[in-house]
Amino acid sequence: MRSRDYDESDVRVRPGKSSRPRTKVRPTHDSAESAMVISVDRGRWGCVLGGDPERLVVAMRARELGRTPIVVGDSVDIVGDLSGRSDTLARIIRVADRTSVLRRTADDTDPFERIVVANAQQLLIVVALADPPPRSGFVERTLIAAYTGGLTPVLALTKGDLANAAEFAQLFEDLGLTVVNAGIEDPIEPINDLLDGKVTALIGHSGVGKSTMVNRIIPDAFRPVGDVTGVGKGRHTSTQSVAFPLPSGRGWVIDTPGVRSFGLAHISSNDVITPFADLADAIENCPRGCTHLGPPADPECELDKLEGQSARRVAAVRIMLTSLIANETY
Ligand SMILES: Nc1nc2c(ncn2[C@@H]2O[C@H](COP(=O)(O)OP(=O)(O)O)[C@@H](O)[C@H]2O)c(=O)[nH]1
Ligand SMILES: [Mg+2]
Ligand SMILES: [Zn+2]
Repeated sequence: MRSRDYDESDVRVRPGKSSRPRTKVRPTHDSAESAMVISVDRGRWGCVLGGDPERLVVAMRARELGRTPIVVGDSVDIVGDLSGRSDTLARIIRVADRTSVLRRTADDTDPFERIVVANAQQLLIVVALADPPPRSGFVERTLIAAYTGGLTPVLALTKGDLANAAEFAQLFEDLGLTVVNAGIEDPIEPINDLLDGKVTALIGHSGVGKSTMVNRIIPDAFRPVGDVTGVGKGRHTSTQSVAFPLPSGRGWVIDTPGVRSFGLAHISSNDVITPFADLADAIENCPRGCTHLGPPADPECELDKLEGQSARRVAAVRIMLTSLIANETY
């Protein structure tokens, strides 16, 4: 879907002045260039023209966009001074339709949803096998956010030198997830291969080794390691996502802020099942109001008629559903 060409007169409405003849030549936006948003800071958006990391401009949001959210990963059109010189400020005049959204609510009772990252193809969920111990509930909830937002989830396991990966990885195998070992003693090449040519969002609890991993992938990123200054107080913790270009120039990694909660108030049980084609077909025939958890809650759930790999997927998806319904935050 492509929005029609923009003109300021389309959106700026000045009550009471509408009858005034428009004689002035208004600026056109023929010179607009497309860019990708790579950072957000207090009403200023860092944008790279044509997705080229070397062509960075800082932009504000054009007044006519009102409070339209503009997030890291967004594809935008910008006008004005595009030289990128310091002290210049361009304007974002249009935000393209998003191909994916990683969104969350502050917690399950807060219906206000925030988009954390736009247009990422994959979500790399970073989990430590020990110190801190893995919490599968967090993984399940981020998986739900990925599947329902149109991102392909990948599980990256760190600290394999401290604990065995097999048991934890098994939990997620039946979903068909790609699982990669990503600790300091693991080779970095398999991760680089996964990232090549893609925009990948990264998420993980504080202390799991996310910054350590980013610094191995992108030495220029200089992510602070072992940074606990903000824990508890919220001070000094980054609250926004930020995108880093891969050294190859083919793709981006978007580091997301440390999440203390990953609310999913905007997600329903059916939303979780729909991404899995075999399961989505089956629930068409479920009784009204079926929560798809199976007996005893749902003795007639159609998911219980599936066999083989589909049945194993049902079990795995039901773990996600249980997490969703438990209304917990992690
Ligand atoms: N043993 C071990 N320690 C790790 C590994 N990866 C990171 N760490 C350590 O874990 C701590 C937290 O790492 P950091 O990258 O800051 O985690 P972040 O909060 O997720 O960004 C640091 O002391 C790292 O040196 C790993 O694979 N094994
Ligand atoms: Mg960090
Ligand atoms: Zn059902």
